[in-house]
Amino acid sequence: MLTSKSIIDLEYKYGAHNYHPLPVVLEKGEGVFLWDVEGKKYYDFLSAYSAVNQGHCHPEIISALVNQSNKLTLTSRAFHNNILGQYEKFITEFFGYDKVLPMNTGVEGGETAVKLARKWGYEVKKVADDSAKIIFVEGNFWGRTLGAISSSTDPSSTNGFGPFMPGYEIIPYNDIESLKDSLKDPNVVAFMVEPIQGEAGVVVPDDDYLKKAYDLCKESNVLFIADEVQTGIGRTGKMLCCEHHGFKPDILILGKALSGGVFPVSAILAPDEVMLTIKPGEHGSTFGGNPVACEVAMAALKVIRDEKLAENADKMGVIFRERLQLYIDGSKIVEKIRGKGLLNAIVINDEENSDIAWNMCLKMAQNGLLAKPTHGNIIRFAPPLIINEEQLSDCIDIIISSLKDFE
Ligand code: IF1
Repeated sequence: MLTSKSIIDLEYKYGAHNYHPLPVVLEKGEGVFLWDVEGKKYYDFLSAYSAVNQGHCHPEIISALVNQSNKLTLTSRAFHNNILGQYEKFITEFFGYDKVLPMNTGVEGGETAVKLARKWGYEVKKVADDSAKIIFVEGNFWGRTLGAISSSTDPSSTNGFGPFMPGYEIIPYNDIESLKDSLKDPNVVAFMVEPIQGEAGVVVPDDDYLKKAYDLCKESNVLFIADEVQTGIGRTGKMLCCEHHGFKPDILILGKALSGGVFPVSAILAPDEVMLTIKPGEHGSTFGGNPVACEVAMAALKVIRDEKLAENADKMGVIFRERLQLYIDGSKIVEKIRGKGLLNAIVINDEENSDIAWNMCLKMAQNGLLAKPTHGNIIRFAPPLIINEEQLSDCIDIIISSLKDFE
């Protein structure tokens, strides 16, 4: 039997070194639980970066995957398939948009949104050719392609990968005045933003920021693009994080939990005025809209809706932050907790030692809970949205007892 160590050695020898995972080798997942190859059981408090909102291997999503996989997996879009139209109707009615463009990964969702915004800018807003500008915010993360990292302010995403995409402007996050100023440029066609910045460390903007930003965009005839790849699908206590702020983005990008972590599925939703600017043959992908992805995504969305997982995330999130806050009030090393629903993070006071967050995650792993730091001193906590109060309480005990070892 292969041990964790022998498997890690294989990866080191034969795989690219583009990650630095915790030294845990997982073999089985079910609901909120994961098991490593030695049979040790863990609570999953990362949910594959919010792709497993429905819990690992949800039976209804798995059966959708298996049933369709035994019939037809891929036709390409050279032909129609019998599932795509049903899916497109389902998801556009589910979120209230005219049309959907199906892709596979979250970053393809962002790339598609950028292309749509530019096309809309040239064909509808009548911006001069090749002069369209898109505004992004500092600290954003929407993937690893050159189009995505061109908007990044994180050196670990950009160093050594230039030159970068033109037509991008980057302004501070959560700063309405800087957005107002950048919108004076008539060539701006879109503003793309995460409602809560995930990778930056669960950075929650002021309550009125997003709605003010949306209103400013509408006043300037600029598309508001919401990257809800991580915040969407119930994660923040609403089906979409933008729902907390009372507006519907012009372009909505979904991914990750759109498939319950079972298959790469992303979706870009938009009104006809935007979506129909892309004509046949101008965009797509081999696997985009394949029948397996469509069946899996419909099952995954039905699970969130029917099991009321957004509501559970809201309720469990309040309990989680209240309990952790009581600990933080007496802690010397944990500065704060922040988040919404079940997307939360603690900020460690790492003046002495930036390894502390990493070592805390190693300690939590020893104690049966998996989480991972982001940006050195921040630990993200994002369990599957199916977690119940008893399991959550058990996890809070594990987290607090692990943190106490570092006080
Ligand atoms: C990795 C981070 C999270 C995303 C948002 C688009 C995408 C992501 C808001 C692109 C992807 C993933 C990428 C994954 C780890 C994870 C991550 F730490 F990298 F930044 F969640 F915070 N928009 N985030 O968070 O989606 O193309 O990956 O399907 O690169 O290791 P993707």
